[in-house]
Amino acid sequence: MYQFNREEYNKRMEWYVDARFGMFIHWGLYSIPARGEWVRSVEEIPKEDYMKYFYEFDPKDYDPKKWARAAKEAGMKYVVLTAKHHDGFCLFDSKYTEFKSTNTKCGRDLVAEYVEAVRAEGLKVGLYFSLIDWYHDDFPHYGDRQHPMRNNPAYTNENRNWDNYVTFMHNQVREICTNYGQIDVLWFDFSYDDMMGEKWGATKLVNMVRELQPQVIIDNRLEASGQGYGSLATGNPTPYHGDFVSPEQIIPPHGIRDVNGDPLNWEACITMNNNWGYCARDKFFKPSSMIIKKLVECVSKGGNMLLNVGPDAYGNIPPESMQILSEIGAWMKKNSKSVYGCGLAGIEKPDYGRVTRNGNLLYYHMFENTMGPVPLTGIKPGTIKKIRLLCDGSEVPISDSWVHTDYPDIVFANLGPDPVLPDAVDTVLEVELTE
Ligand code: H79
Repeated sequence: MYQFNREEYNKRMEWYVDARFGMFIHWGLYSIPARGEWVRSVEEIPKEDYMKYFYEFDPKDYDPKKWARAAKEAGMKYVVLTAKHHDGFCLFDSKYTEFKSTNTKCGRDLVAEYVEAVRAEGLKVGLYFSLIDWYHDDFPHYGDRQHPMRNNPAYTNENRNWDNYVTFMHNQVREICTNYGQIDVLWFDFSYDDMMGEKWGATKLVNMVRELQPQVIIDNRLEASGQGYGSLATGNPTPYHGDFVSPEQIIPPHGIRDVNGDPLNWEACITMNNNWGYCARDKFFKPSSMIIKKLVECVSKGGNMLLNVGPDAYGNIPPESMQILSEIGAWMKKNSKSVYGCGLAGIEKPDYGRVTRNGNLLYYHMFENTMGPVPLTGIKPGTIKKIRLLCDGSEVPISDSWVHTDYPDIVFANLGPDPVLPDAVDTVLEVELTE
C-alpha cells in the first residue's frame, strides 16, 4: 500500500527537479487529419469515419532516435510520449484492444522503440496515458462533456459497464508498467466533472503502479485537470496525489506553494504553436527567444517546463519545431548551468530579467540591458565572492562608481560600455556568494 513519505518523495523527485526541462510528444492517428489531437471530439467524428486513419497509419519516417537526439541537443533531460491519447489509439502492443499500432500497416510496437531510443540518449523515459478513451464501448458517450458522440442520443449510455472500463484501463496501465522496463514519468490525463479520483479506481491504480515502478514520478491528474493543484497542496495528500502539479499552457504567476507556504514541484506543459497534435495549418510558433525566457521563468519560480512537439503523419517533427529546438540548444550549451539543479532564488525579480539559484550560486538572467551599472538586487554588499559571465567565464567587476553613494544597499555589476549584451536573448551573470 502506498503511503506518502516526505523523505522518499524528495528522493524520488531529485532527478526531476534537477532536470527542469523536458520534451512532450503528441503523436497518434490524429497526426493524419492534422487538425489537432481533439479532432474526433471537436468535429464529432463517428468511430467508423475515424477508422480510416487507422487503416492508413503507416509512419514511414518513424525513428525515435531522431526525436531523442533532438531533445538531447535542446538540453532536455526527459521525454514524455503519448502512449495513448483520448482517441484510444495505442502506440503500444496492448493485449486488451485491437486499436493499436501493431494492428496497422506499420505493425510495430512504437512505444518499445521509443523507450529504447530515449534511454540510449541517456534521457529519462516518460509515457502519457489518457484516462479518457473515446474508442472503448464502456466509456460514457451521450451527454459526456467531451465525447465525440456526446450529442447523438443513439449512443445512449445504457448497458455501458463502467467497472469494465476501469478494469480495462488498469490492465493497460499494468502493461505499460510491465513491458517496457523502467518508466521514469507516468503522465495521466485528465480528470473532469465527476470523472475524478476513485471514479478512476485511483488508489488501486497507484498502488499497482508504485509496486511495479517504485521510482516513477506521476502527475496530479488522477485528481486534477490542467488547472487545480490537487491534494499535495493541502498538506493532506490522497494516495493518488501525484508528485507534481501540471499547469497546462500557463506559467503560475507566483510559482506554487502548499497550505504551509512551502514550494511545490510543478511542471508547465506548453505548446510551441497552438496545438499539441500535429496541425498542418497552425504556423503560430513562439520564437525560441521567448521560449528560452519562459523556461528561465519556470526555473526561477521553482518549476519545470515540458515543451511539446507534434510529429506529422510520417513521424517527422515539423521543421519549425526542429529549428526552435536547435536555437534553444545553442543557448543551453552555454547557459544550462543556470537551469539544471537551479530553482527559487528567494530574490525579487529584477526589472531586466530573472534570478535562478543553485546553493551559493545566483544566476542573474538579463533579458535586456540596463544602460549602465547592473543592479544585483537582493544581494547584500560585501557578500559576493566573484561575478562571471556564464557564456564565456569572463570576469565581471563590481561597479565602483558614484552610484554607490545614492544606493548604498545595492551591489552593481559593471558590464562595460558596450550597450549590446553578449547574448541578445538572455545574458547570464553567475554570482558566487561567500556563503
Ligand atoms: O494532451 C493535451 C491535450 O489534448 C489535453 N492535455 C494536454 C496535455 C487537454 N487539453 N485541454 N484539455 C485537455 C481540456 C479540454 C479543452 C477543450 Fe478544447 C476545450 C476541449 C474542447 C474545448 C481545446 C480546444 C481542445 C479542443 C478545443
